[in-house]
Amino acid sequence: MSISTLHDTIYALSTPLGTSALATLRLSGSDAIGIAAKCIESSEKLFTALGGDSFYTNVCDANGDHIDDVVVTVWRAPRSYNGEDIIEFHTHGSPVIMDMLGNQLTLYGARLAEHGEFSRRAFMNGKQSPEELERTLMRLDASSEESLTKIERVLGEKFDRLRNIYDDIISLLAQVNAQIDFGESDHVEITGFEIQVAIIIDNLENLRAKAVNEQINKGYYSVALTGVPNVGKSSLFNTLLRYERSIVSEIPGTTRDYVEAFVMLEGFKVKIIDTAGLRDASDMIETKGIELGTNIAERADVVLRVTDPETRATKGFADEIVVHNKCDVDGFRSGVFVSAQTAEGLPELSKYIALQISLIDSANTGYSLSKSEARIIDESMQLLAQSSKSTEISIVAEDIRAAADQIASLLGFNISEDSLNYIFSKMCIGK
Ligand SMILES: Nc1nc2c(ncn2[C@@H]2O[C@H](COP(=O)(O)OP(=O)(O)OP(=O)(O)O)[C@@H](O)[C@H]2O)c(=O)[nH]1
Ligand SMILES: [Mg+2]
Repeated sequence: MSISTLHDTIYALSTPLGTSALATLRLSGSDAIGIAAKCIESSEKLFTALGGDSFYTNVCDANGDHIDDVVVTVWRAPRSYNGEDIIEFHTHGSPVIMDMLGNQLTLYGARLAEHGEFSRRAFMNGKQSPEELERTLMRLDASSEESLTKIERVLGEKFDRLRNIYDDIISLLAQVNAQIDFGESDHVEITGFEIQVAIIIDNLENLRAKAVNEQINKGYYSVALTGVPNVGKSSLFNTLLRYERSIVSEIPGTTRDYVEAFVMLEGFKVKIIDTAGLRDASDMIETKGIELGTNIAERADVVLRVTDPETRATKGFADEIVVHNKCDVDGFRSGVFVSAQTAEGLPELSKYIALQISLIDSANTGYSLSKSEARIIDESMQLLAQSSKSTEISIVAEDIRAAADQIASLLGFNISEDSLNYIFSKMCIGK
């Protein structure tokens, strides 16, 4: 994203695309009011509205034909989410209306926002720091009620450490500058200089080491259903979802592709995946489906190996949970038993899955570092290590200042285009 595009007027849907009672589309930029005025009937109200004012009007197309009756909310720069003029269109939640409104806005000079562009502008206009941005990202990504409440602690862990490290580097820099201003030697003569540098490097290393893999923070947990054909994987999948999503039949090999659906399970956002029954298939398509399902199951956070009365002896791999289905048929009552048909044992199964997820979730207490953040930390460590090897005080000062600048960029004082692009590309279009 180039700097020049920052002056475009942009729009994006703020609510999920689909059919719903209401939807909100946001238009943001220096020409937001002018463009919106061309699309609505009561355009004069736009020009007199104060920040936060809303009014009822109609959106029309270029021929003056009615698209939808809407409520428009006006936010005026600089007192808006991102510091720009923002117009919110609260419409009826129809993808067709959204499409037509989007076309109108494009016609009059706006363009669809890129990922995270609203927040990027908030950042550029001094409305949000990297910490606030990350807080927004984490809220959007939260995979459980628990992870939502952990956000402040996790952010504090990262940014408090960074602030402390920054303070230490600045204190070191102040000592070096004092020697340059008042000292007599060109060589470093600061008490405990090397130890101070070593402590900062140590803290940076620690910050790096405690970061968790970003994959863990993907926003949900995946649960895969696996097992031989006909044990009732698809039936269990449908029962967990509480609607009929996957085809069920008494013919072995019914599921050929994998089927995914999201569900909230005991407070966790979970993606459940139904897979093709495992067998030596002669059919090429079924073989491919089994291969896909196996790969998915290998990457899932929790794997449920389903059995039925004929396959009760199935053990499953070490990290799999064996779920004995069709307990209504043989009265099996040991370990984790369910009946997808009568829903017996379903609450217990849900709790059991949630327990496994909470173990993963509680291990995921840390913050994550983006690649560019990790690179910046590495560079700061190198600069500091270099500074403690130099003897010339002016070179030492330069290295320490450069390291301070690097850490400052992580705190939002002077951030590079690269890291911005990385942060914002991770956000959804409407944010
Ligand atoms: N009695 C009883 N029948 C069940 C239960 N769960 C599934 N079935 C039946 O078992 C048969 C197979 O069910 P599916 O859900 O299609 O099995 P699957 O494991 O997905 O099979 P594939 O897709 O072929 O791998 C169907 O006739 C279901 O009605 C259960 O809990 N009790
Ligand atoms: Mg199936």
